[in-house]
Amino acid sequence: CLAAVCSASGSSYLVDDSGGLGPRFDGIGGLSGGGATSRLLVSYPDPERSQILDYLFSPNFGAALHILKVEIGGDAQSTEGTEPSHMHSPDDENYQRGYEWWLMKEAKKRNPNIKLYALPWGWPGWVGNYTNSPYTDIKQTIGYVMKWLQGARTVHGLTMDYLGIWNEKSYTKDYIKLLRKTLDSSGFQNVQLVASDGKFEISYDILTDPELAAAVSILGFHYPGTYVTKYTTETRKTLWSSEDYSTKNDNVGAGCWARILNQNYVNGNMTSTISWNLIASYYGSMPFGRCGLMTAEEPWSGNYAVEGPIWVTAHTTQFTLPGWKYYLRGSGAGHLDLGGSYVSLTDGKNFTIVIETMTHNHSQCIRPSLPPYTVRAQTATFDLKGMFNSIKSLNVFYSKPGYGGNSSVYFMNKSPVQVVNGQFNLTLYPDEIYTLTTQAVGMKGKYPDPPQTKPFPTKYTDNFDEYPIYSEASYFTDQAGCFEIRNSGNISHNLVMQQVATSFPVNWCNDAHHPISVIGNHTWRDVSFSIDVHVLPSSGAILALRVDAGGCGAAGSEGIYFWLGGSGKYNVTTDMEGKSVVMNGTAPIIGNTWATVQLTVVGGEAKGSVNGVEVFDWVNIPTVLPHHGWIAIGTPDYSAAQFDNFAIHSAS
Ligand code: 147
Repeated sequence: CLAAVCSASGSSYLVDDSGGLGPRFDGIGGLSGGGATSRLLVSYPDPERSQILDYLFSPNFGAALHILKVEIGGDAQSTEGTEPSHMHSPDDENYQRGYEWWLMKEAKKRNPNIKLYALPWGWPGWVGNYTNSPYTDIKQTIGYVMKWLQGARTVHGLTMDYLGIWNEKSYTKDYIKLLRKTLDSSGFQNVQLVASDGKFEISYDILTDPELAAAVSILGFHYPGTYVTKYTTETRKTLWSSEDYSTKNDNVGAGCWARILNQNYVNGNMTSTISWNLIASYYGSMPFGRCGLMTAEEPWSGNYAVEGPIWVTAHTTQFTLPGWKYYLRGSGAGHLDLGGSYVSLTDGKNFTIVIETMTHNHSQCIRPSLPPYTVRAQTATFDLKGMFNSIKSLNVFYSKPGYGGNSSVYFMNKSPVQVVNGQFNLTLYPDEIYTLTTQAVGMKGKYPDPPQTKPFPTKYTDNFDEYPIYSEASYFTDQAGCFEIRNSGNISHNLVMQQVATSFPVNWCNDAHHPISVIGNHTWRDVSFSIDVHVLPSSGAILALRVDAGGCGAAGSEGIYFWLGGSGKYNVTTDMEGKSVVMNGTAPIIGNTWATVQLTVVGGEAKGSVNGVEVFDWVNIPTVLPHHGWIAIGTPDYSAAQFDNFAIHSAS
């Protein structure tokens, strides 16, 4: 249609609560974990770290998130790395590990009403009796989860509002039912179960098993593409998109997020959407780089970036709260005739409507694929009936992400819209987001620009003596196993970094078979570094360079791997799994004593040494091998290898 005709003949949309309101709005959330997505955040300096947390959690400032979902660490690879378990072994229990406790407390400090939701990805091997399933002994697994909930409560004063089953993996009905019973009999009646953080199969089981239906409070689906199945609707359960987004946080990512925040309700009746991930705080060369609401991947520089999805979130979160109600679809929520959607919400006193007109190409998410549709300029008349019929004006916030070189407008406070006889008109163009609200709040929070971006330092040392025990050393991102700061009991080594996972996990994706932690700059080609190691005679240490892949791809990464046994043997391999051996032989015996090991790779030559004595010199690295990658350290089995005095001597 011609623009003149369209604007002259816009459509009218009824916003009416007289026939009752729709479901409870449960809030917008962000997910830390699944996994290690906040790994670098905890190492940020202040004030930047605190500023970032404000952009995420402070009400009326930035994303003002309603829900924080976290991983229950399982010593297993869960996308960007491993997160530590509270029970590395059956007799171990510790609630000072990792950064999720810290993050939850920082979120609660800023917003005491933020809802918490916890979910496991992988599990320590013992939980599944060294099988690949956590359901071989469901009492044992439930005991493990209960310990985590109790630790959260007693050690950190944190109460979970929601608990999941096993991220994107199988569930068993018996596990869910017994978990519900155990929660109820142990003082956790208020923890609501979300099942099952995956596809739609759970709906059929809910329909056919009343006891299961009673045990589960919320059906949580991942990447539903804004729609649910017929069976799912028939359950009449609360429906969530309990993991969604996973899209690069540029303006298309912002468009994706705007579209699904509205349309998960409009199309799928889903009342909460949670972003994987909360914040992209992992090396940008890991899988899914920058797939968070904002980015903080340079703790060494303090640089971070508040991106469009933060302000898209604010369009809903700053003007609503969990517990508000959506208007029913058809009388306050729906599609716009020429493309786009609107949702209306109220708490009975306040009223908010969020409108988006994101176009197909500017709102594609990582998955699922988005069927084509068009959006055109249109005039929309909103017709308020019922409770808010007599309001006189609505405050307005506006965004228009820029594409193809156009500049972006995010979360701009525009002049109020006058409402006459319950009606107001808006001329809507493609790729816009509007919030209209009776609330007199809304703020585009702003701190001074963060420090300039800087690459990882090319000379760097860490003696691990300045950390709290059980924490993780800055910038090391564990990709298999788990490395913690521990006391060596040796006066000349003091605190060290120790591998503490006790076995291969009940895994979530493809874990490498050797504990390994990466650090540095993925673009580095020529590097020399050393580290002191203390290993068992039966075990050893791994030093590697040009490690090209992390996350669920870490197990398949290539590079130059120096495997130094404790009993006087070494290997050089070109793969993480140690299968492609290019050199091997004898080396100084280092078991049960501290030794300094060095690896240097320059151009086509790699050299390794122990205590200054050369062990190998490989002069013809094939050009098919990765030309650059991270530094890695590790150990060939799940033993308690110790590391100290890490030093990058040169890197480029
Ligand atoms: C999800 C995971 O739950 C997250 O931990 C993270 O890995 C995220 C990255 O996009 O992906 O897992 C999915 C894996 C595959 C699909 C969907 C989600 N899939 O193929 O539809």
